[in-house]
Amino acid sequence: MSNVHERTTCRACQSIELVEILNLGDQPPANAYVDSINATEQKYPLSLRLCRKCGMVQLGHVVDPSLLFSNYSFRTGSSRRMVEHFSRLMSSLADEMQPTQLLVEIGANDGVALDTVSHRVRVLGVDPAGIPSSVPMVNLPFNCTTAGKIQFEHGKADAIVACNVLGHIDNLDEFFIGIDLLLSDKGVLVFEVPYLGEFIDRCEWDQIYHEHLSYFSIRPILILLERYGLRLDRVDRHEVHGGSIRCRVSRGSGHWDNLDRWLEANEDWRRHTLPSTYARLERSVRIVGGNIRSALLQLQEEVQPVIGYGAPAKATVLLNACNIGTDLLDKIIDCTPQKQGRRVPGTHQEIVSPESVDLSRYNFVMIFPENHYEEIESKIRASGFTGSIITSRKPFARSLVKV
Ligand code: DWN
Repeated sequence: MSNVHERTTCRACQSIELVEILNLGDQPPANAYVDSINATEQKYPLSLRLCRKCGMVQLGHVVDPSLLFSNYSFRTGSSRRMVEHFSRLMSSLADEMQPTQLLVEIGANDGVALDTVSHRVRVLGVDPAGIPSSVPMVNLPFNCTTAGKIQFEHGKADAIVACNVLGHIDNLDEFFIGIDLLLSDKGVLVFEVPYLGEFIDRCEWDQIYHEHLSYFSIRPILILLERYGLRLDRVDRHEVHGGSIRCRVSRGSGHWDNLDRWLEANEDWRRHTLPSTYARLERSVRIVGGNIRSALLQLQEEVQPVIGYGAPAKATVLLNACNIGTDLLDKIIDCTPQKQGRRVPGTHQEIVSPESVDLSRYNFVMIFPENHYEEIESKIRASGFTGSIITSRKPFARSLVKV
């Protein structure tokens, strides 16, 4: 199989009415960290497209998932706040379940969230990344075959969780057929995805990378659920990963009685389906890129050393799209052991552990994952750092002088 292929039909409604709304050029996979500053890497197109029929926003090219998710560096456990967020979800589901019932998490990553309820219900994680975990894991991609294997070995699932997973799956039909196979008759599926409404409002173009094939709003979700006899029982918005929606689903037809009111208050479908809506994204790439370059150049001229903090997938996209190389920023701190000692794909900033850096040598710290700003800022201040903390989105947020 070639490493990448172009998709010409909508992943939700199968329409061919796809129009390009943003092109970030050819980039390396966002989590494909390298070991040498001179590494040469495979790059693939990042073309974002809009389905004019249902409003689903999606990538035009699909990179072989075995390339993206083998030797996968991201760990859910890298953020205490995210572990707490997903643990609350698991606990609320366990409250509804009997001890003998089965809770399956698709995309379980390191299993940290499942582990918090493993003493209360039967748990099983599914994730092709093969990350070591303290909970039982099926290290395979979720599809009909995997669903059948799980059902044969463990029985039907009474609750299935899939957080930040649906956006990573090319064949959503295969996913939902697998859900239909595995979910018990009265079972519940809860999935959480970054929300297109926030993506548009906050110009979150750094969330565009090869792992993120789809960018969801409710209407395309309803099309998929209806095709598989599933009912949207409720939608909640959550302030994680740049603004997400959590959907609770069960077998049946129709949807939550208040959904029309929710859509009226939260989802301007006409706006989502207008290509002109997305023109802001292109402007934002230019503005954010210009701001970061200017700020880093000014810091260099003023001989004010700066170091990055947090090397998320988003940072890879941003640094590559804005052409920020090691000449402007050479190091980024990250708490993930699997990323330390390696370099950012494409731009090759060295990733170092927090313990290896004396922050007092720096006047500025630039935080990349704004979604973790508070958690990271508190660690930086706890280290005794008295300089300025800025973010990649607001590089001029503080005066460019040591406080
Ligand atoms: O969809 C996805 C989301 C759920 O996670 C995956 N495709 C990939 C990943 O996206 P990301 O890399 O943008 O996720 P984060 O959670 O924004 O990444 C944060 C990065 O910052 C991690 O590399 C860990 C690091 N970090 C740190 O060094 N110190 C994070 C915190 C909270 C810290 O205190």
